[in-house]
Amino acid sequence: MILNTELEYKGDLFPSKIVFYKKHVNVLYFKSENGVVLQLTIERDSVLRFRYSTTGMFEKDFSYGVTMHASKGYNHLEITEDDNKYIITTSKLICHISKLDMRKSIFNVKDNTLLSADEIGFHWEESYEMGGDIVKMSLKSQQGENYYGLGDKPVDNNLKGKRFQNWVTDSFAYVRGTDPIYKAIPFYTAIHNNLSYGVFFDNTFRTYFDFCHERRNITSFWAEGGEMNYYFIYGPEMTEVVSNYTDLTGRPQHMPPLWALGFHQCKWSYYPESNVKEITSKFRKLQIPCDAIYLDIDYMEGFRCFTWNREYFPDPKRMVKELADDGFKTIAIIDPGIKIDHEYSVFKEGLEKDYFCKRADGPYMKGKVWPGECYFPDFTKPEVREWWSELFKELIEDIGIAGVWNDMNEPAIMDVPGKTFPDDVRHDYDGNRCSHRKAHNVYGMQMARATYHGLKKFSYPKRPFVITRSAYSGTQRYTSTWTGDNVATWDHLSIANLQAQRMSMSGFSFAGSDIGGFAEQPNGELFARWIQLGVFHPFCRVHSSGDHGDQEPWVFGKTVTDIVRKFIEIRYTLLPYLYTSFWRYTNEGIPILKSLVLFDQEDANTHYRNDEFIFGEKILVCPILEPNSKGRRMYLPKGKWYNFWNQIIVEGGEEVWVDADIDSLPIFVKEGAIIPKYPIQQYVGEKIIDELELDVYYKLGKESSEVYEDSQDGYDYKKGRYSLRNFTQVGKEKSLTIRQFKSGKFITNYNTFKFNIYGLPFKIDKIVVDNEEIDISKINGVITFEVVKEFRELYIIAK
Ligand code: MIG
Repeated sequence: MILNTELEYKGDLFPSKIVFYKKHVNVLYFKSENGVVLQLTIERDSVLRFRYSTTGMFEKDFSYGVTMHASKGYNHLEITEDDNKYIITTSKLICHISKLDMRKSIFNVKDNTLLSADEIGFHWEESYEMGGDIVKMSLKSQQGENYYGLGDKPVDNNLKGKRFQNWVTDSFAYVRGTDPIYKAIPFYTAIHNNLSYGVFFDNTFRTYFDFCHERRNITSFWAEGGEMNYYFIYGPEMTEVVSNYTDLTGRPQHMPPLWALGFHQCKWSYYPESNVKEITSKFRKLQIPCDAIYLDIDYMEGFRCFTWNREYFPDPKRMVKELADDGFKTIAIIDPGIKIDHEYSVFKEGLEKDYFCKRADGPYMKGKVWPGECYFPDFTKPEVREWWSELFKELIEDIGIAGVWNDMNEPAIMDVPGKTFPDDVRHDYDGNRCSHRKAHNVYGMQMARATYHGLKKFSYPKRPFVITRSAYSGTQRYTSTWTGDNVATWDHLSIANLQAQRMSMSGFSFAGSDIGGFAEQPNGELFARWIQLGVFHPFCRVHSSGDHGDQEPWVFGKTVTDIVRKFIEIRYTLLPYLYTSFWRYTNEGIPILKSLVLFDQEDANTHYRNDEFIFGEKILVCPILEPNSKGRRMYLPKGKWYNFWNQIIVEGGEEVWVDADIDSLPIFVKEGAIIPKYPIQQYVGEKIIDELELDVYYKLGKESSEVYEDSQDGYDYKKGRYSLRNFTQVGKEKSLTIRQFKSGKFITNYNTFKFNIYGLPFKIDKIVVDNEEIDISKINGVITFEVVKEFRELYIIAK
């Protein structure tokens, strides 16, 4: 019973008039008469940070989300004031702060367009239950404003009209609209008037976002504790907003090993060893490319992490080696729960060193998971993370496991109402002691981080590979992710498409779904359609719970097997293209998947599109989401597009019907694109690449494309040993010129390019490569010819 009614009746509180202002380099402080302090930091010309304190005291400035490598600095900063307001001007933004009530509005410097304005702005409620404040922010929604982002929410791309919360949750068999699920990414982007900005609310408590749901013209966000602490991130392009957000929260610390972009096969569970081998040999026998095989929890001894069930896997090192010889990387699951077992070394050590989480009054946090009753390492403590990372030594260095899969790290607890720790569990939070209310959303992230550091150490000189289920903003620095326990239904195929796009526009591109569905079993048609989508997701893995039948590519009959093979082969031929997109993502933060709104925000038709997306830079994909389809209607963004299957040119800017029977899928290539291709391999590294194919799609006008390559693993590329080719094609009515500019010190194995030229509107008279004519007598029909890889300029001239 709450007796403190005085506090209860206080309701919402607001800053009053500003009575004090002070500037310290790029940090401004505004204090209100009733003691509220707004700390405004000019992080960059396009990034402003707003932080509010209701007590005059700020918490220690600490964030798991923001990386220490975030760019800082600005070109211009000017602060003026008039009777009513303070005016802060950078080279990109103008921010007004009202002297009367601390409300703010932000304008674009270029043309003074209002980007964002406080409605009530900052306000708060004292939390009579927990202490501290419930901190709130409300903004006016601008005319025609739309909203996107927020991580893994299983809903349509456009978030307008909806309300969400962030509290990472184990959500077996979630459905469209289930909220929250596995991830907490409190970052959204908004667009109006062809201008895009983002909001990153860096608060790890349970947070809420309301996009014109409660009130038609108001967007608000709030948290159950902590500070109102958010970043306003300007574009004006949505791509720039996302890229600025990953500049702040980080990008993958390095490229993934190329094999990790191959196809992965998983199931709960493959065991014993003979079953694993049966699966891997079948891939080779049927010639379906595959790079990775997974071991789910049953490989362990009684689900004890870092142990092996010797009955199922008598000699893991030998098995892993044999799999590796056959081109398979072995990936093993590791959960956070450590079995209470005084004979078990990991448990004993954790106990001795005091590494497990405790309840408020001192007892250990005890919870039931797969191993039975467990204790849980406090991954928010640096020393614990260090210990955890060391535990991987044997698994990685000795046994040869190539990647680790972190599951149940929300943390998920069985048979309790909240499905996780109670609120009173204590965490170190890197020296900022707190309860689970604050640490919950980052627990999984810190586990994945510790895992990543272990793998990085023990995989050296190879690159580590980690996959996590739970994540907070910034987790993309350490690991890839999947969308959790989905279901084998057609609606889930559509949800997978939305989630992969949304993760990409939320700064976390390395994501994919359990292809085919985790729970229940797909029929062959659904499986085929899911593979067709899945091969265009940055992370591509079939996974299923296994108790509903098999889910390998060959279990649905020959027709489906052939379709699956064909699409996985397409992925493998496109590996250099995907790898190049990955390189752009890790370097510039450009999302690998681009929802149409992100690809062309100026075209308002894209603001409500869900199905179509751009894979990488130039390939448009639209999954088939219904049974018995012979094709579908889809929107083609403006510009000209080549049908991938027959090279027929279609003009975009409208909805069109596209044929796509069960063995096909609507795929289009942007005109002007140059798409690099490798030969089909059964696994990365199977073949020495002795020629790079370049598919050139003629365009009247100019377009450039990049091809990034390196040694596909290891860190040499960081020392300049990479190969980056920039191709510019200039198409005219009677000629086509392709120029190459190459940088980086990596020397590729191949010596020649094989050009395939599509859509040339004229008959060829001659082809000149660096001033020398090449023999074209053999060219007829498809225009295909070889050119040395060092060429600078290629010139095709009309008759
Ligand atoms: O309670 O390890 O999402 O991918 O196969 C289920 C068994 C635990 C949930 C994961 C799923 C995994 C399964 N895990």
